[in-house]
Amino acid sequence: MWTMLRACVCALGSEGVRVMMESALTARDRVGVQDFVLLENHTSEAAFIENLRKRFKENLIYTYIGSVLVSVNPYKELEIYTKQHMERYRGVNFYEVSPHIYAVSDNAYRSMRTERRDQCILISGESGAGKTEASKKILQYYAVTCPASEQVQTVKDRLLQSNPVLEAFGNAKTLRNDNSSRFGKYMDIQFDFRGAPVGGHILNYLLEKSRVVHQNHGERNFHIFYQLIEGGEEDLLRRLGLERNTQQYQYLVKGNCPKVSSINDRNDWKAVRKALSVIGFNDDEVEELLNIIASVLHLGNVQFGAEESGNAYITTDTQIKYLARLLGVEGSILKEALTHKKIIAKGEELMSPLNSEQAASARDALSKAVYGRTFTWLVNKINLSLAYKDDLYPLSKNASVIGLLDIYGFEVFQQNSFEQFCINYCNEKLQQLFIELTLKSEQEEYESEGITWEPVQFFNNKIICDLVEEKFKGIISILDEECLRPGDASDLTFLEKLENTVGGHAHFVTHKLADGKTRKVMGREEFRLLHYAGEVNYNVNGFLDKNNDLLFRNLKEVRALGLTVLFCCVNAHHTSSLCCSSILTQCFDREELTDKKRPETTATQFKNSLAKLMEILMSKEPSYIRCIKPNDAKQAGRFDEVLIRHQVKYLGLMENLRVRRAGFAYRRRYEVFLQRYKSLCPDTWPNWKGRLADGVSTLVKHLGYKPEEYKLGRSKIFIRFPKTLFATEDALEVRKHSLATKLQACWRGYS
Ligand code: AD9
Ligand code: MG
Repeated sequence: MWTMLRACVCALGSEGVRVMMESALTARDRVGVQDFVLLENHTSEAAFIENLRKRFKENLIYTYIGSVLVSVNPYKELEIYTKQHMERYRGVNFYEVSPHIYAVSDNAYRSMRTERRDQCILISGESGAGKTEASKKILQYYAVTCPASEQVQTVKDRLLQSNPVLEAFGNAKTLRNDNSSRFGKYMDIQFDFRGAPVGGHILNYLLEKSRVVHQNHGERNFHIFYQLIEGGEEDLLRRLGLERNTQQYQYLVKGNCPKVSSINDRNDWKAVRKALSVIGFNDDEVEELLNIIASVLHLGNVQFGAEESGNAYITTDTQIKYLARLLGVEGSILKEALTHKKIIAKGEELMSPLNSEQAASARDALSKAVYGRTFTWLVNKINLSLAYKDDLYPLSKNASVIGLLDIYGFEVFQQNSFEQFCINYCNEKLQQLFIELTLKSEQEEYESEGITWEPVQFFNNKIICDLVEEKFKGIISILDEECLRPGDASDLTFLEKLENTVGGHAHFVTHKLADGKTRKVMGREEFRLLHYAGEVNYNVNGFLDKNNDLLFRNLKEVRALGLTVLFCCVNAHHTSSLCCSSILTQCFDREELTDKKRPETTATQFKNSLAKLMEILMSKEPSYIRCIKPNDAKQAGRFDEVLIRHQVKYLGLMENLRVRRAGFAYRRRYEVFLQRYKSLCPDTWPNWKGRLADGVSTLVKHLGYKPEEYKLGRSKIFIRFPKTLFATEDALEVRKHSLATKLQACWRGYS
């Protein structure tokens, strides 16, 4: 009897146990429903948010919309990520336990194993909503629960340790998040035929390089700079020519935020050093990497004065001395490179002087390029370390993959620029993928179950994706065209061209009205896109420059500078034992720089990498995690309804729920349904001996289901309305309650 009771309790999970203590109805009132599809009023946003609120107050941060997991950042450590929790979710059916990120992780893992289908878990949400934490929890789950051997353990360690390294170089303190990822990340975890993680691969997207040279008030540069200065050993700092004072460095003072209470740079430094060695960086490589980080800081401190002629000269020789040593570059060449641009006149190369403003922007462009390229190098290096290496079991034969996508969510600020344009375009693409895959899988499920397909009406955002990415006519094409055009091309001429080309598009708006008048609420430098999730105004200021990405577009001065550094490096490499940065030599590929072909613009590169990402994701079975940030103050327990409503909208959750509810609110495999409710019918209790479908049919008839309330497919029951299921759940609670009471009486009698 006790075993039976324990089985009941296990099946219910912790949330369920609590529910058992009260009547089912009161519990639902207090903790809400654990799947939004079970909301009585599923079209009401207010009911949706109220359900989130109830659960959040009870520390129930996870809720489903069908198989989509909605997660609200608790901003406090909850005791729900222990090894015992992992065990509780391991191999257990998704719906038999309370909603959890481990349930999603386990479900993806089991689908991968049993159906031999690659999986991906897409995590989205705005900055600070908990995406990166979610991806780390998933990785930890696999690291703990998947089979291990010595070799596998090394891979697990490397997978886990890639996080602190990438976070050190790619994350920063922003106003929204003390540990904000400033790049998008897609990580494949590769599993062998035993289900053990044996390799991995990371793709990175659009690092926010501008942060290297500028930070807004209250924000910081990338963590690694502070970690190195705060935590670096004395002799290391001496070698790098650095002082232990972040405020000495121009690139670290812009945000006036040297310390962050939630961050311990010194400890993080130790963790990063350890992680680098676990991943397999040798001492020389680490030293070189740090040389580059220090070089960027020194570059930031290079100052320019103006000669009478207006030409720039360098006023800070010490920095040049350090830079020359760290990069293995001759000081005089570096000085010339920083104050001149290379031009080609009548087929001849000439060095033409820059004024001090131009020299400063060339310096900053070089710093951004050096940092950005080094970050990509770092990712490639981690990939080499994660690559599957066992010749005994060639991976290609039996490998399966789970991909984790931790990428920026929709962004709408007071001022939106090129970065928000790229990020929101990325979200349009992901939404399109979501629609295609969700509807496709709904349709496939109905078909495979032999149930008539009921078409779902939805807004297809392909029209917006096309507006942005179409060849020749799309916004990116028009932007590229302006970037190429010599002469008077500017951000405003780009806007004008947009008006002329896509002005009539249903999702595009500017201040110009069709009748020639102006729309007063919009600035003259703005265009508005009507995204699937809402309207966003973009200010075109800086679009051309950012798309050009100075170093690699034809803004010659910086390009020439890159070449000079490269050639200096190459020369030094050949002529002396003082090895210059081989990392930089790899980053600034000589052929690329001397290539006459027009390099791709930032937007086009991003568009192409997104297209590849969509291909990758399309080939996998997706799971979704939608993260919500409960307040802007990063405080535990605070549920800011306005902020949350905004996110529910931008994450498209109501649309998500509508699609999911369009046909049947609830569906379960026969064996799962029967196992859960068989005690409610004398014919199916304690065990049903016949065909599962017949058992379910007998059970629901006994429960009084009306024919229009459900359908029986090949392997699943489909229930149309939540109230039908609630009635069954309530009956189950009553039965368990009476069972528990009887057991207690029995126990009292026994003792
Ligand atoms: V950004 O787009 O990279 O700026 P994320 O990645 O969405 O953002 P992140 O995962 O970094 O947000 O979470 C922000 C902070 O919220 C973390 O540093 C934690 O302090 C906090 N957080 C997030 N998720 C959890 C959680 N499940 N439990 C406890 C959490 N704290
Ligand atoms: Mg993040």
